Amino acid sequence: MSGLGVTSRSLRVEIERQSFHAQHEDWFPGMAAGLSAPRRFRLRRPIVEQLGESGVLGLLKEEFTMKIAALLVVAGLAAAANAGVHTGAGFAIPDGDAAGITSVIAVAGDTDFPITSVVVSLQGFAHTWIGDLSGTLTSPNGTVHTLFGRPGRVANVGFGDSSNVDGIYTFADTGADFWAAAASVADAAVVPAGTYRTSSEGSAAFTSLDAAFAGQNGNGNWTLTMNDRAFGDTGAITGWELRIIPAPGALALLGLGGLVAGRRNRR
Ligand SMILES: [Ca+2]
Repeated sequence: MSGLGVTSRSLRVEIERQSFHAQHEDWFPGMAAGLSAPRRFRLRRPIVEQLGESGVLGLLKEEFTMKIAALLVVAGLAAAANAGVHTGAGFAIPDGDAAGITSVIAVAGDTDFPITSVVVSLQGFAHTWIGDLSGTLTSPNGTVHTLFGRPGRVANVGFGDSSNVDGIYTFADTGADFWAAAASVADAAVVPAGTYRTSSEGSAAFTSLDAAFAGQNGNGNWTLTMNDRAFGDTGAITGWELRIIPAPGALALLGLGGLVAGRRNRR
């Protein structure tokens, strides 16, 4: 419990930097991804009054991810631990059906800010021919971004990559090449679960998940759509997770600009 303390004016947590975003370097000077250190956040009263403690914690958790979640659970704040991470239902993917299937996450409350980054995780994602499948994310304002589009089907010709998927596959701008990962394993072997960049149908070229939704407001219905456009091989997901990360301007309202002063490194 020593790592977390919350009052109306400050919040002290031990944070672990999950990934390196150059635009956030001033928040974590000299702190590489994977390192952890205690930090004190000065909360500005209007934000606390508007969002409540759980909302503030949710906002911070969206930026600092798993280490914060662990601390919140340790502190017995299980409800707050779930704030800001949005989960959607799974589904079986209809075989050979271009219309596909959708799952909607209704986001409200603690994400009323401009977006700077979006991360999507497909949980329990299993299928025996990844080249059959496309997946898209649609934001509340109607922007559609392809997460992956029939990997291995170059220029939209052929059956695509014959690899399987089985596990948690996360799509983010900091990930690896999904098409290359699929190509690197044998026919019917499993593409390693992990974090991958997004790409459109017909090409392995990376696209930007963050750029697609940057500046939009997170509130509203987010839709995951998946379709399987070749008969024979089938699959499903057991659920999905949407992580929306606010623009630096939103976190600046929490006083993060001054968080470095007065910190103590107890390690
Ligand atoms: Ca199929």
